Amino acid sequence: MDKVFELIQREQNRQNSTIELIASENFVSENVLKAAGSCLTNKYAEGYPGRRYYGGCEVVDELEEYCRQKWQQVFATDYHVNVQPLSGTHANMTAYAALLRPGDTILSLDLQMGGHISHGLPISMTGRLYNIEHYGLDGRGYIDMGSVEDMAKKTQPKLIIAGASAYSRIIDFERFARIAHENGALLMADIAHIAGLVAAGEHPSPFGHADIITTTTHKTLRGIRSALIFCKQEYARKVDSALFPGMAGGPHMHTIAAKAVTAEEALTPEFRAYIRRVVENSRAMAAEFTRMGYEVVTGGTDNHMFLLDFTRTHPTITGQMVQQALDSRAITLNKNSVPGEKRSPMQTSGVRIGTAAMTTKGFGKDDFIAVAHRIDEIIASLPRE
Ligand code: DSN
Repeated sequence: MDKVFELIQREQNRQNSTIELIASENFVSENVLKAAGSCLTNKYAEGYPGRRYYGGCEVVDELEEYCRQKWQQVFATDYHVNVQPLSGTHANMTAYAALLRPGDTILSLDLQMGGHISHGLPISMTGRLYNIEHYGLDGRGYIDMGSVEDMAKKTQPKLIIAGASAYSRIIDFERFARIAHENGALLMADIAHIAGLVAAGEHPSPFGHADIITTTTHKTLRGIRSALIFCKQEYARKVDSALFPGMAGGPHMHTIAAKAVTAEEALTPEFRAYIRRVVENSRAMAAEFTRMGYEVVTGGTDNHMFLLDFTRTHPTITGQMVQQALDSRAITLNKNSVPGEKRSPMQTSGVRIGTAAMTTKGFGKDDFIAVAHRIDEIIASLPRE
């Protein structure tokens, strides 16, 4: 036991002493931690409120129902919500299982262009179970809606996914939905990265457009590491049964408690102000990199993240070199493929930078601009091939 708690302390020290720029990370509140570390981990509750396979579920029934209602409030929606998914990939696989049959076609953004593993990477189960087609980016790095339309016509997918892990611009959910529905497909919005922005009104909402919406709760939503699935009411039964018993046994009630706390926090004016600062900080930092001569993919950002592309400005430098050099100077980010990437995913020609975590720690625009300069100094000190 000592060993485990020593490691936890070391990780806490690491988190306290580094500048965290990984776009998918954040720091949760004490209340989120308290709920996640509560006695609810002891409880089995297979099924749904009022329809469980175990006794003693009266408290967790009330909790799960409360959690569901709070998330509907966060997104001001009457969509059905399932709060039992364990992670983003679990939520996505459940969504596919609810709406598709193996072999059906999914149209999504390629991982190398900013998509996600669970959007059909060939080595993921999602790529093995379904026929995956991709739309692309235009020359500036924006999602090419013309290519979405052409590929939808050409491949007649059952499902189109609008969503990304490394994309810094507004996603036009309304147009995605029009293209999907005109071509007989359903639209899934995966808002894992931008959910906090959607909740705070800083990004157009997919509610009312997408048929099914998945999100994680730990990125810009700043909550427990977990996920949610929303869907139009007509798909509620399919989604619920795809999750349990289709893809899971007992829900993690301690995590559901922490998700309810996350929702309560996301409903506060403080959270909306926080998200506004996240976006302002991201814009300011991206602009500073541009000013220093770096290439920011798409030339800027509308959300909490942006990509630096070294291909033209620093051709001998890889994302891996930058990640490692920064790591040893207590700045944490991740290497990332860039549009038109020529290097392997282990090397890459770019890095992804996010502002959600350090904004939680109180960083403002000037702090992020200072960090941009520090990163530039470190990159300048890297050996050239
Ligand atoms: N969601 C991914 C990320 O953006 O870091 C991890 O799967």
